Amino acid sequence: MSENLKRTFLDEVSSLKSLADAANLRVKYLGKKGIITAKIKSLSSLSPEERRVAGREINELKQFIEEECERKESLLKSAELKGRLLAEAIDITLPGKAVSFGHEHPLSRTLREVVDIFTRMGFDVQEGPEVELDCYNFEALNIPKDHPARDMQDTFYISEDIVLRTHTSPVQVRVMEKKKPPLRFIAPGKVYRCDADVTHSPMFHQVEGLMVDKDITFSHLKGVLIAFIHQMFGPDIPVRFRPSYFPFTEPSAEIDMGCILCKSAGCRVCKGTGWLEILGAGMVNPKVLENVGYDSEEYTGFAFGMGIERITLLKYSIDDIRLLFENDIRFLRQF
Ligand code: FA5
Repeated sequence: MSENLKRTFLDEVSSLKSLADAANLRVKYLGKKGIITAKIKSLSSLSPEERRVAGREINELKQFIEEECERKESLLKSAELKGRLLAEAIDITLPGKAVSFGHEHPLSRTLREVVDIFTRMGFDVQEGPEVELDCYNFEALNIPKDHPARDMQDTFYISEDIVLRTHTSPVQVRVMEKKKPPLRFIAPGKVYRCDADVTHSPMFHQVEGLMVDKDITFSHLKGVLIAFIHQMFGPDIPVRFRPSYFPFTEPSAEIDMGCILCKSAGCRVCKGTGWLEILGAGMVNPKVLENVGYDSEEYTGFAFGMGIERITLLKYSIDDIRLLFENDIRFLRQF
């Protein structure tokens, strides 16, 4: 009888496929309600003589089953380990994952280049508040109450007397109030206008420039701005000064440079003219100098203001200002 049992057990052991099956088989034979356990319990119904013979037999079988179970389990364990090691193998010859580096935003790069060029020409850098008093943004710059630039459609009003600055020109007034000439500085920063299309954004960046001293003339203004454009866009770019109007400069000019896309031949971007407007400038209006307590007979100065977005669009031939603010990584990776 125990030979039959042994054979059945050996058949079952040899067909085991996993450690879980092995555990089940162990329970089936050696568990509390297992075949061997039941046999041991049934020994008590035998006579002492029979019990001695059957007892030895069943104990030998039990030991055999235990040893076989252990042997099979350790075989299955090493087979499973081997399988896992093969499946989870790491190919150390594969190249590592590349670390991607960020870089400067194109607007920050333009701003840095503009600041670098002017600081090399001896200009220092000043700052002013973005939430500005009406009197600095307009009044002190000779922009009267009924000037169209003060229209609700152009200016974000915080209250009747407080605005989001519409240009960096109020920094001219704030610095002149605190310092006596000679002055030579630029003022970069954010400005705000109620304006949005492919070339206009409600928030954009300007760089203001101001130089005040005795005997400053329009020639100084021309020299500084031509030097700037040549360093920024290349030494062969033609530059022209076109008469214009700003309430805080007199005379005023708008400065154009030859279209860099068509080399002044005329294209869609320059609307066939061969010229692109790049900044506004002029001689500081004597009224502005008097407003800050400077003697306009003794001192003269020039000022200029440029849009950083406009320069960036021109420099990289971008046709929509909104691309600069959308933070689309596919766009930014091109720089
Ligand atoms: C001014 O803001 C004057 N303060 C500039 C100035 C300073 C003139 C000192 C004389 C002396 P204007 O409104 O033209 O000027 O704006 C200057 C530049 O800002 C424009 O040439 C343009 O490049 C840019 N700009 C104006 N509006 C927007 C806008 N909504 N989005 C992006 N750029 C703009």
